[in-house]
Amino acid sequence: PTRGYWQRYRSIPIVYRIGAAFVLGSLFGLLVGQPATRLQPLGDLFVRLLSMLIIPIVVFTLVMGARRLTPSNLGKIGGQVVVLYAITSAVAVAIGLAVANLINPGSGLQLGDAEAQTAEAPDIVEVFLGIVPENPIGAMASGDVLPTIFFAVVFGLALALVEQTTDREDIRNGVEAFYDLAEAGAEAMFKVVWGVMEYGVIGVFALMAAVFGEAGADALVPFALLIVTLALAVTLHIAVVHLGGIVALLVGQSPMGFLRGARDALITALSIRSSSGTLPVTMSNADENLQVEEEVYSFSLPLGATINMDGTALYQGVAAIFAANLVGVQLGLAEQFTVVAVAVLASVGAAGVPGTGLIMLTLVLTQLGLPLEVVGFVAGVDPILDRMRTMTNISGDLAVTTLVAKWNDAVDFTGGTWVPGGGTEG
Ligand code: DAS
Repeated sequence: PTRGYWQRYRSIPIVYRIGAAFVLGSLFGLLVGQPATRLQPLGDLFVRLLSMLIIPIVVFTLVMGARRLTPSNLGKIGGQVVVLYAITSAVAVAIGLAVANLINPGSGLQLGDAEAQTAEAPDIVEVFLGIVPENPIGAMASGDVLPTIFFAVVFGLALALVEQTTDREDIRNGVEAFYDLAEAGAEAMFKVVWGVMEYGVIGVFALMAAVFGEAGADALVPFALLIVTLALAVTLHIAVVHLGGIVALLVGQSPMGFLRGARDALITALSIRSSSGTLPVTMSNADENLQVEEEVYSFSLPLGATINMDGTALYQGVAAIFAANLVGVQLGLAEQFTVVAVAVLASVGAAGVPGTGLIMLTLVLTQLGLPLEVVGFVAGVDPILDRMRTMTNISGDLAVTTLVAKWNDAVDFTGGTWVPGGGTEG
């Protein structure tokens, strides 16, 4: 009988089990309060397990993706990815500004005496130089995704070149063996992803219990309007830009099919609020559910986790209006334009880890001449806001990935729509 229960439990798609853990964990935290924060290590374990998979999956899938890539192909795919990432982020900030202008969160609130945090603006030259690793193993060892992508792509393309140009049979075989090894490695890592997701049910319960045990519901009340504004704006962005514009209009597929395919990644992002940490799940959803070929997603998704942050950029728009309302000033059109520019550029250099959007806000506020204390003021609710941002970031990465895959004939729409194949079935 125990076996029967276990099988029944396992037959529920993982996204629902994690969803239930999310809700129950939150309630548990609210009921129990401070002591619930002791569950934090169980949540951290989930995040660590996912982090463990990032570099191996990125390297394996990139090397195997190179099997079907030529440099000109890669240039084309890369160009499309980067341009779409930039456009969608800029639209996101505009939507954030528009919704916040309508709802006006922050008017009537008093700025507390919170401490300011500051961040240095990322140096654009350093960001670009940082793409090339001084030492590829060092980059992998410290989990730097951009230089790892760079080296793995160069290595993969060089393998392809060797295979085409050599007249030695044994070397050709060696190259094929490399590709096979990478493919087997990637498959193995995706298996581990699903094992980790099984643990995620406990991990997410613990993470949510700890957040709400710490904050409590009362702490959220003054920020209710800010939370609502962000929720509305990200919903609008996902619905109109990702689902309506990209998936339905440009890719010509069903938004529901997309959501079903992407749901594990979306709920993981919501739970752990880190694009990088979610990356193994995002890649597995792209591979197994959305049927994208690895030559596109192996490149676009790790890149997106680092440089494409629709939700984070959108939040800058919302938070700028919030900050302006707090101190009772009006942001003119030119200032709102500044927000768009700063948010899009800053999100390129920022890492997809928890709280990035909060640090980025210091840049935006500095640029607008608004008090940095606002950052300290909203820091308490950032664990809530960050979830919505991160989920939107992941949705954007996956939407753009499917579009570029379609443009490059690298996606398989079996039966006219996506067939969810991953998760518990896998
Ligand atoms: N949590 C972030 C992410 O990983 C970014 C943010 O703080 O908005 O996508």
